[in-house]
Order: sequence, then structure tokens, then C-alpha cells
Amino acid sequence: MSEEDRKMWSELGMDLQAHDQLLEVLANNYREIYMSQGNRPKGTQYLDFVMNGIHGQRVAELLKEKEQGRKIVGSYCVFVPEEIVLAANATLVGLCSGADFAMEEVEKYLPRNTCSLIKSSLGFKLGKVCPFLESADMIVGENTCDGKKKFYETFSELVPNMYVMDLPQVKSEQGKELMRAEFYRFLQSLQDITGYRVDVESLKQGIKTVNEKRKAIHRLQSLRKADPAPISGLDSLLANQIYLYEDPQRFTREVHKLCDELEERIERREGAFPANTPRILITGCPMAVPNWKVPYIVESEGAVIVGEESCVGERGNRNLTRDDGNSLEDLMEAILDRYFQIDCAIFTPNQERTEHILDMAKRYRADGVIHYGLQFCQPYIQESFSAEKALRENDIPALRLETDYSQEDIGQLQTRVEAFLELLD
Ligand code: BJ8
Repeated sequence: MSEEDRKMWSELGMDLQAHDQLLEVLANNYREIYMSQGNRPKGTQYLDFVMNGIHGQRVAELLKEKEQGRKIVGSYCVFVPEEIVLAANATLVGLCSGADFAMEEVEKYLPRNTCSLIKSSLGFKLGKVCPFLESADMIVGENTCDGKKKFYETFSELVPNMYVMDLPQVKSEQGKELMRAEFYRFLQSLQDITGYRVDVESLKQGIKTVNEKRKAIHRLQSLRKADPAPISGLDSLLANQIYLYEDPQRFTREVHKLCDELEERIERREGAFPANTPRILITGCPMAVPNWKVPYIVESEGAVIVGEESCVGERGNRNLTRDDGNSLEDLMEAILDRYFQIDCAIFTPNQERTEHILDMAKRYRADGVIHYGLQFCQPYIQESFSAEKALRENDIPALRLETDYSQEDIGQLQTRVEAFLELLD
């Protein structure tokens, strides 16, 4: 890290000492988990580059955008429509939520039986170690699971720029009407903070930028159908993670370059792992940076992850937004249609998600599916039972894991994953 980075973090009001410790742990984990992988495609150097500047270069870029008059919007959920944010002359970034931090302090505000993702979101604020959060002009919370809803009430007492978006729980006409009203209210609030009027042209451009980014990640995902898989699940997960805060144009360009290389590898039958390595689909709760624990265990035990049914994965980036409308209303409706299809477990009923899991298991030719549930996450753990049942009925082996962000259960997880992989032989 440079002196300039430190000055920037200090001006953002961050705790430099705590942040140094965090970066050190992150760098060590990255070295151990990522740099130790064999046969990585050269294009993954882009992922290393982004991770290297995760709290440095990217934050400096965002602050520069601010100087030029753009606003920064932080979010914790893929329901926040990036197309509208971009059209309003703002940039959307995912906020830190992937590691335990300041846990003793966190438990003064939140019950112990809160999922790690929510605790982490608060820990990064209390510890003053998330530069994205400290740079944001608006922080969007969304009424999804109960844990998040109540957390945002607490959080709004700690951050002055909290905006809460209400969301439906049922995919009915009334549910869609609620989401429509909320997307228009969001558009208005963005215009209020940016002073910029969204028009047909800017919204079309916003849709185009996000669709291009989605097409790039779709291409990457699709190349993982090959056997041998040309890229590891860990590297693919990382691409999905940085998708949420990286500059969209650079992401699109670099991921396409990586895909060009992967196509050449597929032609040469060169893989990140040998052919016939057991193939795993991961489904369940999102994994934010630097939450790599379960994928690392799975791939260290000799399997390859070929897909993620997750918001940091296909659930988050599935479906493009139609861009053929000629009025603001048409384009807003297209955005609504796209986001209304997200099959988060907060919806009831949520049969689409089970269908997507089955469909992905077949498309990616998975030998088995691992359901990743964060402890105390009611919606996903509850759905893991029906997902497991549907998978078994389709003769697809399934394993349900429940864990958190600590390192304490690594041995136990290894044993369970190892036993599961033996079953697949
Ligand atoms: S659209 S999955 S990003 S809400 S793990 S906080 S559900 S108790 S993250 Fe999510 Fe949006 Fe849905 Fe996706 Fe609650 Fe579960 Fe914690 Fe979770």
C-alpha cells in the first residue's frame, strides 16, 4: 500500500491501524488460497490486479469520480438496479460484508444468532475499515430477510445517508406494483442527490453498460461447462465477486480477454484441473470477498466448482434487461421485469429457485451439488431441505452445509466434503 492510499483512508475517517491488520490477513489469505493454485490462466492476473488494489486503486477511482460530480451508491443486495444508478450519474458499489470484524462490538448491537453476512456489514462500519462505505453518498438497504430489515434500522442510526428500499415477498401483481413504485421512488431519490435528470438516452446507456458486463460474465460461466474446466471455481467466484464493485467497462473488457484465453485452453483440452475431476455446483447464500472458505475446501479436496447458484453468481447476473423501449416508462418496466425474476429465498413460494438449481446442475454437468447456508439464515437454510429433496429425486447427490465466517469448523467441513466427494466416485 502506498502513502497516498494511507492518506486517502485517513481522510475518509478510517481506522488505519485496524485496516492495516485487515489488509494483512486478506493478503495472506489471498496468497495461500489463490496464488497456490496450479495452472491458472494468465488472464487471472487481472483478478490479482483488482484484488491488489481492492481498497486502494478502486477507491481512488471512485473518489476521483466524486470530484468530477458523480455520486457513489453502496449496496448490499443485487435487487438494487444498477441501470438506474448509472443513468442518474452515479456509480454502484457492493459494500464490505465477507469477513468477521469487530465481533465483540457487533454483538452489542445485534443478537448473536444473526448471520455472518449481516454481522460483517456492521463490523466493517464499527471498525471503520470499509472505504467503499465511507465514500458512499447513499447507502441502500433493502427489505429482504428479517435479519437485514432489522439491521438497517440499527444501521441508520450509525450512518447518515441510509436509504431503505422496500421489496415484495410474493411474486404477485401486487408484489410487482410495490417493486415498481419502489424503483420509481429510488429513481427520484437518486435524481435528488445527483441533481441529474434521467432520460431515455441515459437509461438506455445504463442498461447497455450493465448488459455488457452481464454478457461477459455469462460467457465466462458458459465456458465452465467444458471438461476439463478451463478455470477453477475459486477464480470464477472471484470474477463474480469483483463484478459487484469493479469499473464496469474495465471488467467487461478484461473478462472477455480472459474468456478468449479460456476458449483456447478448451481447444487444447487444458484445464485448471484434470479431465474427469468431480464437478460441483454450489448453491445458497452469497459469498462476498473474502469469503472463500468453502470453495477452497472443495477444490483442495480434489473437486472443481463449475457453477454458483448464488447472488454472487448466476442468481445475481442471470437475465439481461430489455433495451428496446422508447420511453422512460418502457425502460423502467424492462428493468422491473428483469429484477422481479430474481429468485431470492425471501420470496414465497420460490419454486423457480429449485428449478434453476436443477437446470444448472444439468447444464454444468455437475456430479453433485453443495448447498451453502450461513448459520441463522432462515430463508436459505429452510430452502435447502426442498432443494435437497428435488436433487435426490433427480438422482443428483446433494450435501447441505451450514457454516459462518469463522475458521473454527474447517476440519469438520473438510471431513464432510471429503466424504461427499467419495460418494461421487
Ligand atoms: S437477493 S440472497 S443479496 S437478500 S445470508 S442477509 S438472506 S440471513 S444475502 Fe441476499 Fe439480496 Fe437475497 Fe441475494 Fe439474510 Fe440469509 Fe443473511 Fe442473506
